[in-house]
Amino acid sequence: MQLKNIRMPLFVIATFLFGLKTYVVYRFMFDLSIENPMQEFILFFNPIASAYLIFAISVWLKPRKQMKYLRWTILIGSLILFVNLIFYRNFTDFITIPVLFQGNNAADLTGSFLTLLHWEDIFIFLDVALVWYLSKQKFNLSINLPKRGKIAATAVTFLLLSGNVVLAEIERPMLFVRAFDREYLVKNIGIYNYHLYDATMQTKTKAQRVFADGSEISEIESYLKENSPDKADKSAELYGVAEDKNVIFVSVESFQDFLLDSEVNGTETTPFLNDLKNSKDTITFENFYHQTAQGKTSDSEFIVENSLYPLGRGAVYFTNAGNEYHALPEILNKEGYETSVFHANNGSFWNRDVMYDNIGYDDFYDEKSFQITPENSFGWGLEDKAFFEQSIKYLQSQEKPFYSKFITLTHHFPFELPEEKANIDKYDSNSNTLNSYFQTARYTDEALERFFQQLKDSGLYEDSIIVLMGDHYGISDFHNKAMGQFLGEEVDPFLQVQLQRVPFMIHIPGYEDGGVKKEVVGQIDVKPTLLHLLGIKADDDLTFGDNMFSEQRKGFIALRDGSFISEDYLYTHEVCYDRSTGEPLSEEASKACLPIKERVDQELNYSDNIIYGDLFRFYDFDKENEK
Ligand code: GP9
Ligand code: MN
Repeated sequence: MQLKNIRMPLFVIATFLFGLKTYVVYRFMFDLSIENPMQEFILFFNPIASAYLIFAISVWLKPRKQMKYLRWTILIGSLILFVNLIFYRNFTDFITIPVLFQGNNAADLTGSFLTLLHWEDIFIFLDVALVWYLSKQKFNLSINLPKRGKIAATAVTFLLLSGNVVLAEIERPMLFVRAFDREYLVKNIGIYNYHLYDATMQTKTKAQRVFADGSEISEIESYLKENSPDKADKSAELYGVAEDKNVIFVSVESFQDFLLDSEVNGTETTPFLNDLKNSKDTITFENFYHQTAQGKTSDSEFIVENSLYPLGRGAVYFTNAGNEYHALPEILNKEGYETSVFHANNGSFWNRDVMYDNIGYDDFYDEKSFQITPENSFGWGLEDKAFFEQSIKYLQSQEKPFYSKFITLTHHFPFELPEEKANIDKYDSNSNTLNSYFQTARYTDEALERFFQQLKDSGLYEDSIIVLMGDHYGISDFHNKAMGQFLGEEVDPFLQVQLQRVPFMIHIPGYEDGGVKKEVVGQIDVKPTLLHLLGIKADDDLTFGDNMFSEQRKGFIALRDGSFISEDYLYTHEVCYDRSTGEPLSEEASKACLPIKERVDQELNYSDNIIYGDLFRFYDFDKENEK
């Protein structure tokens, strides 16, 4: 057949090629879970509907313009798909508008970019090449319809779209209202319509601050007073144990709990942290969950400083850095602490310089404070060992008592380490990421060991408490196959949530009464817990977290996607599991999850409203003191 015999209009060809291509990419290049034939059908249907929506508009254009329009829209559409795929390989998530504007972070990610590129990505551009070729030929593939024909072609768009929305609503009731999970959205309405939805959300949340008034904050205040009553509690264990001591808080990059006590080829991954966990001076919470979302490290910082939830879209550090907060450094400043952050990266990464200033840190030692040479840096920058070593002099210059936060960097995706610096073998699986993960974890473990020694040598150790926390996962569910191989069991949704546990240790020199605690706790609890240990009563504080040592905690940890963990249950992807067995519960028994789920959604919603509405500007945190 000769190409010039083709008489099918180019917009129809483009619709099929682009629609089918998008389906194949969803199905085989992303890792979307397909649970039933209906989902499979929707996944196939929505790209065709979206493609038709984009390309059918061309019937209203003059023939030459039609060709130009089709060429460019298919290219742009394919680029959107491609960029999302790259982003997905790193974060198992889809791009949102706020994430796009975190420009300098994207630039810093270029180091990881090549690792995320696969040769089969060329497939995404094959239809683009063909449509460009066809659109430039002499034979004419444009279509010239009478007005009624144009209207009919457009009507089909609405038919397809409403068909898609109806199917999506049947499959996922209230999909648009409860859009915590972007994967559901993409599966049901497709990536292009998802971006339209995201743009609408962006406009809505921007408007929320303008229309906010003080009325909502009192509702939230009563909810919190009733549901989260246990702040610093004099009668609870360890109240004021760290009074007047320095606090050294270490946020350990990408450190997941499964690393502790793990081995590769018979070698311990984290010998130092294992010993630290067993030390009598350390209290370890082994069921401590990270609660971060798209803002990664910055989300974990935000949760710890404010005991608020991060946002579902974007990083609060970017989207709402100018809000009023009542953050930990501000509270500690008032109590006479000097507060500082140490992190050897560009100070504006995650907009930290702006946010830190707003929430009251006195000093920020960013990369400019460190001697960074080719010998002491690789991957993301200054290696952790040099980072700690060079920090000691600044730490000694702090006025006591001080609160200092350290953020490590070496153990960051893609977990690269020069071979001569590795003291443990790589793991052997189909995931390079997981294989390397153990080497950088071991490196950071050694860096922490040295740091403890340096603190002792400099005389700072005795008068300080040292808190270690993993900031978020390092191994996304994209690597579940390799993870399953390592753990010796398949990673199902239950285990996937369990893997969100990160180390949390409070080391109190001379305490002698430490041990491993089993309570379900999370990053949201860190602020009230630290205040408790320091013996600071912040009565009017509005926090969603609880003091980990109190008897009357609210008893669940909510993750940002609406999953939760309570003492008895674990809930994720609309399934309620028995937490002790990991088995899904019967329909009847699952009802026990419902009241908790309601509170989880309520809290996430309240927290969002506080942030989007900048509601703390209407609240007086010093009420109690003024009485
Ligand atoms: C960057 C470091 C890593 O400064 O905190 O950020 P992450 O990618 O983990 O959010
Ligand atoms: Mn991080």
